[in-house]
Amino acid sequence: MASVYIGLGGNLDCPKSHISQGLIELNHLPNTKYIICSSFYQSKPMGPQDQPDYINAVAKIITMLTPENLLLCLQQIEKNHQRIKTRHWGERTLDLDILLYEDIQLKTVRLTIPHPRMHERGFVMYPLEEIAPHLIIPSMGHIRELIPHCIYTDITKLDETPYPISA
Ligand code: PH2
Ligand code: MG
Ligand code: MG
Repeated sequence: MASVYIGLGGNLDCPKSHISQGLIELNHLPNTKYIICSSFYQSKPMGPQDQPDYINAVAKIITMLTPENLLLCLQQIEKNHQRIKTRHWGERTLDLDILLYEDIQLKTVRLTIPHPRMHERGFVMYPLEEIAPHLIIPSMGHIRELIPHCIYTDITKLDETPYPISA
């Protein structure tokens, strides 16, 4: 089984419920088990400013899916949430990004792991640190040392946590 960290985000149509539902769908993927999710975090949009604030979280799963097959599954979950492509860095109901897959480094036309811009995004790094405070990110370094260099840091940790999934 591979440990994988997934970034979840959204800013349309009650994003907290899209993220919570997304976690349930992750847990239902073949040969995959949901382990833990961070709190919700609210942040100003990166990109066009005339869109609602985002809600983000990071989840850990374990899976036997390959990175490519996991990507296809995540894209199907996004489709289930009526995600419509609007504009670059534009509004969306649910975005699911593979951040890390074990300690592999991979670059294909469709997929780069680790996610190449994760280290600059406070809305990824703060929730990731919450659930993996000792993480070392391949080619980037220790999470604690990366966080002070984040750019998108206008972010608030919310009191609510995503709906817990029972085994
Ligand atoms: N995702 C985007 C574009 N902008 N801004 C925040 N704060 N959080 C996101 O997840 C986000 C974004 C496209 O994936
Ligand atoms: Mg994204
Ligand atoms: Mg994405």
